[in-house]
Amino acid sequence: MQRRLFLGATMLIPAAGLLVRSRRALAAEHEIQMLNQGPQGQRNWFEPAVVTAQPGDTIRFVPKDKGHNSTSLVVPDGAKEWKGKLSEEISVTLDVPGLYAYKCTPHFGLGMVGLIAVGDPSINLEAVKSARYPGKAKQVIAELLKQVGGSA
Ligand SMILES: [Cu+2]
Repeated sequence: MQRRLFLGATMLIPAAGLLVRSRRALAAEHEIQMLNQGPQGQRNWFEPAVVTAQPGDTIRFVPKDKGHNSTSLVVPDGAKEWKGKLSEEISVTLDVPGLYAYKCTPHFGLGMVGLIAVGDPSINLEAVKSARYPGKAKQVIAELLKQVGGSA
């Protein structure tokens, strides 16, 4: 009886380890560049401005041009906020499904905003839509929302 239990446990441990490893192997990293000019000539831009990711994926914000940052604006309930310094490269791992809106602090009113859809973006789509977007950010976020299937 004791021996059978022991055998059962030793078989379970490697199986659990395999599960953890395969989950980690599937997690992807997405790079978002912080730019003075976007590919369509946009001034002050995150590229790509819309990223589709899976829970557990990591987003790396890369300051290709100086003077920009990435700060979360709206995150799903229970998700961590982030706040990068100017010209700082930061990485965030997004474990909670939903839609993440973020901005560049000095260029928010000039339209430097971005969206990351993690799993199902509809979870908190309304919260992202109803946030306050100054100046040009209002028009940019409306365009980005269309790309994640939520017209503004
Ligand atoms: Cu900026």
